[in-house]
Amino acid sequence: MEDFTSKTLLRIIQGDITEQNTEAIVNAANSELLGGGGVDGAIHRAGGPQILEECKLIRVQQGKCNTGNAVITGGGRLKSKYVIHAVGPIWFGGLRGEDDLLRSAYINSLSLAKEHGIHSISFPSISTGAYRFPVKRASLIALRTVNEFVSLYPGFKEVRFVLFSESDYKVYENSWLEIRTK
Ligand code: AR6
Repeated sequence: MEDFTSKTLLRIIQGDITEQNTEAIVNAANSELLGGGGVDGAIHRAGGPQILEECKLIRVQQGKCNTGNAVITGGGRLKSKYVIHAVGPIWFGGLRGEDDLLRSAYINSLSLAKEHGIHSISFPSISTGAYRFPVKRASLIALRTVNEFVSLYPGFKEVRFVLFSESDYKVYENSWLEIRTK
């Protein structure tokens, strides 16, 4: 699905984030920044050891990455020049600030991209895998946050959401239709 939100092309697709050609892709990382399963594992496998080396350097320089925050490395062997490692919240039922933390993960990723002059970026569905955040609720937060960010900052040519499963793709597509008709 393709649409415009302000001047930014919004694309919602089903696919593998490691194969995207946007200038940056976002990783659903954890605070340790040293790899893991899911998107994290796939990005480190496809991008090669350089990404982990840069993550280790960040650990030495600034320590762990708090939940809701993000850091940036190069893309190693990926098509993307950059990987933005965002740490989403673990879902504990919704009363521990999970919504705000997820929103922060998206805002901080977009802010880092803006600081680095990045014009195109792909997001996975942060926190909805191993971290068990409900996907419908996460999709509304993700899409609303991007929508608001690009309405204030016109520098992104494209923001892409890359959903692994068809069911997640449909959830995101429906959420966007709900948001844009409001
Ligand atoms: N491309 C796009 N989406 C993918 C891919 C891929 N290659 N692989 C999985 N997904 P998760 P989280 C989807 O668990 O919930 C890791 O171990 C997946 O189907 O990757 O934020 C980290 O190290 C799901 O919809 O991220 C952390 O410890 C979504 O990406 C922890 O998991 C997110 O699932 C983070 O958990």
